[in-house]
Amino acid sequence: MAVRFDVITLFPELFAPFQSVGVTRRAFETKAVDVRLWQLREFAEGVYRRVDDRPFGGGPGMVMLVEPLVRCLSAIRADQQAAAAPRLPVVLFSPAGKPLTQQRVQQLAEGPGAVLVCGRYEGIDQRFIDAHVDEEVSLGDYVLSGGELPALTLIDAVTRLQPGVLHDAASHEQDSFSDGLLDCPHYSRPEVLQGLAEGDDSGAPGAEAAVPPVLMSGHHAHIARWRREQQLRITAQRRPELIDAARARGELSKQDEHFLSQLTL
Ligand code: 4FM
Repeated sequence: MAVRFDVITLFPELFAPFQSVGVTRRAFETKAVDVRLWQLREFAEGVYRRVDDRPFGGGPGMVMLVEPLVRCLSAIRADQQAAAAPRLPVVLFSPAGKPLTQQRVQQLAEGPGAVLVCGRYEGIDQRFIDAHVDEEVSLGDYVLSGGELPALTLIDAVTRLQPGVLHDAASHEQDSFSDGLLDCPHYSRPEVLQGLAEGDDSGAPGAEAAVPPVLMSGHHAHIARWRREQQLRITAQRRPELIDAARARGELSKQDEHFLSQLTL
């Protein structure tokens, strides 16, 4: 069964590019991912269809009202039931959430999906969160103006893992994080790049930039070892905590440890 995302948002138009460009467009066309957008304002009442109000206790900004959110979620539950879909977990995007990881993305990619709540304004009435949100997820330690970009990020990360979405089934096995390490560098044609030295505007020919010779050797075991060592080097330099975590999981071989021990950082 395809992964289903029900997205609660005040700005469904922000999701249009997902359906019109790139690999996510193909996934949408082939129904590998089923994204349903729910305009929260349609579940607000009164002439003004208010979805926000001032915070009790005072202070700046507005709070998203609990009642439109509950009515919207009820409509989603009814729709899921009518489609014989399972009851999907409710995810809220917030800087207070647990950091999103490739591991969680892989779990979500196995289905059945989630209800994604995109907040706006200063916050959501806590009573909605307490009663209905199963999981708060953060994209990082910075503040956005709403949850739509995090929702698009999650949908994108899950979509590219669906069977048949990437051209090459193996191409996400070597992604950064898939084995807990950062990705190795990649090279393609031309084999020798005639360029200018960096920062040099003189027009004089600069150093040639060649492809690492091992990649031209045709020796698959040597290439695999070189790539592994590049992953280890880059990860040790940029994200040393990922090396410690891989070691704790028992995923570093003796050969890996020897390579790391002779690295001068
Ligand atoms: C969240 C705005 C809730 C309004 C936000 C409400 C964020 C992050 C983020 C902004 N989400 N990772 N960082 N959201 O900044 O996930 Cl009500």
